[in-house]
Amino acid sequence: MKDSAIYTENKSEDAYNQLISEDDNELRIEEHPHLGHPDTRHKVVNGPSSQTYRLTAVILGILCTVLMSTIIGLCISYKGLSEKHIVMSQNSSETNRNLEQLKANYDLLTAALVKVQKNFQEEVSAKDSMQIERDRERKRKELLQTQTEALMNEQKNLQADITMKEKSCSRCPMGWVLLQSSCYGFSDTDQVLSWNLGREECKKAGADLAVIDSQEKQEFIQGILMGKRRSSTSWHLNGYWIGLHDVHTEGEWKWVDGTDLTKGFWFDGEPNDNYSAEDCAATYPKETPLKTWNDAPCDFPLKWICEIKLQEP
Ligand code: 2F8
Ligand code: CA
Repeated sequence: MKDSAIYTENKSEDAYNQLISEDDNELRIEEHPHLGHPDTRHKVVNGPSSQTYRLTAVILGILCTVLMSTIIGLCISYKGLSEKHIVMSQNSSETNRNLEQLKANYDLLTAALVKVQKNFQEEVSAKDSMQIERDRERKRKELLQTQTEALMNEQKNLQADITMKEKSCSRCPMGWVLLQSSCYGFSDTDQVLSWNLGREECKKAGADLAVIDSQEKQEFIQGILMGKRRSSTSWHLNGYWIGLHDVHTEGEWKWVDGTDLTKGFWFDGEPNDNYSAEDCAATYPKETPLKTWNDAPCDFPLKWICEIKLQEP
């Protein structure tokens, strides 16, 4: 009742109150006429607005609390993150150190690998050199073996020659060699003649060109020729006429004693009657003792072999 009377007394104050309480959420100030000084006549009235303030204050308090909690939480999180960051930084430093170490190790290993590769290459080169040297030695050994065999053959031939000469001393002319019942004479090393002139020379010595009609004779004569061989001259200049020809009929080879050829000791591909001009046979010093004959032009200058057939005692 009292409050409402005051309200009606002064409408202008209403308006004033209206001004300062434009909504329900603001303070409402009322003037009390009996309360002394006009400045002290205003009093704060608790109404619905006060509650709102309190609510607001509570909410603000809560908000402040939430805000504080959030800030504290954020601080804690930040601290945690900072620690994590520090740990991660430390880890990163550790990782960097490890990486540096790994790089250093990698460089060391690369250097070691390069060294190993270099050593390997050197080993391979050394092995190759040894291989080359070994091949060279092998070839040298083979050459020495070949030379030794050749020397042994020569020695054998010389020995055979000496034996023949000793045996034939009493039955053959000087310098001739005996085989079975024949003496064989070889022309001087430097003298060469046609087939006919060579035969003439044999006849002058009571002989004829040699008839080589057995493997034994062939091998015997071949052994002697190998002892006389001159390797520097071309093979076809180093031949010896023998008593065989096909002068009368091409391809019909006859010995000077009138017998037909039954077994020849021709080179491969011979006789070939080269240029249709080769009708006389010669034998040559060759490594293949059963393939030493060739047909050549009868007027070609060659050495010759004579034969004296001894009378059987
Ligand atoms: O190639 C075989 C051939 O060699 C020489 O002629 C290039 C011989 N000639 C002489 O001995 C004169 C051929 O008789 C022989 O067939
Ligand atoms: Ca020929």
